Amino acid sequence: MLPISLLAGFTACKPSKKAPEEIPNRKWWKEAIVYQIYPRSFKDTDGDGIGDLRGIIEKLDYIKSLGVDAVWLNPIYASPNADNGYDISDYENIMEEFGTMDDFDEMLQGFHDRGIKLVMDLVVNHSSDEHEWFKQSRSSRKNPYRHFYHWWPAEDGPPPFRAGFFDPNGEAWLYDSTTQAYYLHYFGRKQPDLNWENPLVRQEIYDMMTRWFEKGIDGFRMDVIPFISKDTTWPMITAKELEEKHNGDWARYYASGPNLHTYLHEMNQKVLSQYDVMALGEGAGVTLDKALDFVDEEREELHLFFHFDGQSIGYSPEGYRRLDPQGWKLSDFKKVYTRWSDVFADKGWGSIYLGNHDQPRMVSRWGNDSPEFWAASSKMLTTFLLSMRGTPFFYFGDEIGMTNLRLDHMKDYKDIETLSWYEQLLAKGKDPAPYMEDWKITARENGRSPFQWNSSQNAGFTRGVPWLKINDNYKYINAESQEDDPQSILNYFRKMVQIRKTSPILVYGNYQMVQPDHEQVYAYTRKLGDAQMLVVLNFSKDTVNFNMPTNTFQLNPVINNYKKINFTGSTLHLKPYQAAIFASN
Ligand code: ISL
Repeated sequence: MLPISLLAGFTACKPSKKAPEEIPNRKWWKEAIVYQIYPRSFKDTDGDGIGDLRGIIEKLDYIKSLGVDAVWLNPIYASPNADNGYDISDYENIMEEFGTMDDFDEMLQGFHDRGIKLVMDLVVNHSSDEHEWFKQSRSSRKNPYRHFYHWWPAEDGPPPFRAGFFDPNGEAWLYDSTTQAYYLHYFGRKQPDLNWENPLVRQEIYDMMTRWFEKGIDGFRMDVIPFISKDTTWPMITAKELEEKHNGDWARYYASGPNLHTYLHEMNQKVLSQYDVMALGEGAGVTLDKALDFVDEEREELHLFFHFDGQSIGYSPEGYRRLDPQGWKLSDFKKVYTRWSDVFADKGWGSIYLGNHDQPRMVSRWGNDSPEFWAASSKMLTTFLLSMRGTPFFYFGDEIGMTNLRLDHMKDYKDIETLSWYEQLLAKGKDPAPYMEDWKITARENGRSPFQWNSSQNAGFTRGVPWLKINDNYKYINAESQEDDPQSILNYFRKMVQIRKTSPILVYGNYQMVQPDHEQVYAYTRKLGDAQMLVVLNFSKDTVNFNMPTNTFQLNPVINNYKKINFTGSTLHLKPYQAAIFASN
């Protein structure tokens, strides 16, 4: 977070003009840099090939050395791991493979002792089918927990079609013979949707959240939270209506439930408003025009928001994470990130990310992971993430430039999404080969390979058999080899973190894109009071010229991912993937 003293000091470099003394509506979760840890792949200490909490405890000083303010931890609750923890069988116990509640308490204390906040994952659109609630609900139509989930009695005929994202038939209703009824699962068959229309469900969830906050956690990232409210009149949604009203996207329909914002406001009033915590919504299915409905402070719902418009750039409309053969255009990228910055310019607050456990590695997807451009483009993307407006979420491993796994064989894939899509394609009589070619770049496994600590066996991640293949490049891409190299991606990340933490302008400053039509350079200013910073990012492997907008800026950059910066007059000659930030005079 920004030390108060520096608010007046203003920026890491020589302050040019005074910033306003008072910045309104300051919040820790606006100023924090968040590091996302996928615990399954972070560090294994008991040799089962799966990361665990003691592994995180062992690496607390490494995490501290990054300079980040908070950690978002993917689910660590008891789970049969049908969807790697996004199928929770006990919200208040730790997954066996990850350790114990005592380990959790020690880890939480370890974070807090180092001034790092802990944000956990809240997965309450659905539970695991092995949760006690579902076991009860499934057992009898008269069970008190029956209406904790959505059931359709078979005698009422087939239920109206709903898409099941991780279902091998692509369907979200599954017949269960125990009570001759269908249950709803937007995701996997082992992930039945909770019935938020039932006030008893909501109260159980609010009580659970409260108990976690009383334990001292600092927030929740709320998994597919826009999906929680269902239209229980169960209308038939025709393909035409889905196309016309929801752009043919079931996620958009799922995010339009009738009571969604009633529930989010209730959650805020009953729980979130009682604590100084982060409430981050994963905005699956939410369009730009709906964003402020979630995070406008006056609505008292959530605080900030993940959008998906950036992640879908360059994908084919067919879905299945197929790539558009035309590739992606920087102009589209700039439009999307500008729109999602501008929407929160005056109200609410945004976030920014390029990688996470559902996405490919950012340097492979948005940079260039060839040996020639890997380091420069990693640093350029880091500069983007840490200089944009909105809370930055930085995915573990991106600080050392980890790259896509590029799996060649279906037997190496482990993820329910990839595996269910493979089944769906076969069921449709489609040849999966072209999809698998794209999945080498786009599948979720790409971002889930174990962290590469060093060049020893299994990259120092485990002494056992890793749960997922380790990238063969761990011999030369690993934290240890970068630790003492001042030019490394790791140390560039640390430097950029310090610049953001000491520059309120990069947190609160207004964002304005410059030269929007430039197809290789993404440039923008950040303004706070009289002071400005200019961020210039070459997203291409070409050397390109960029005309500095005016002589407002000091030509000696605040940070630069190359050793030198090359000007002719006010024309900047940007090297491939060069990134630089300039402060105003
Ligand atoms: O990223 C996605 C959209 O293209 C999907 O892979 C993802 O399923 C969707 O964003 C929702 O993600 C969240 O909920 C899922 C879980 O598998 C993801 O890991 C989680 O981030 C179901 O809980």
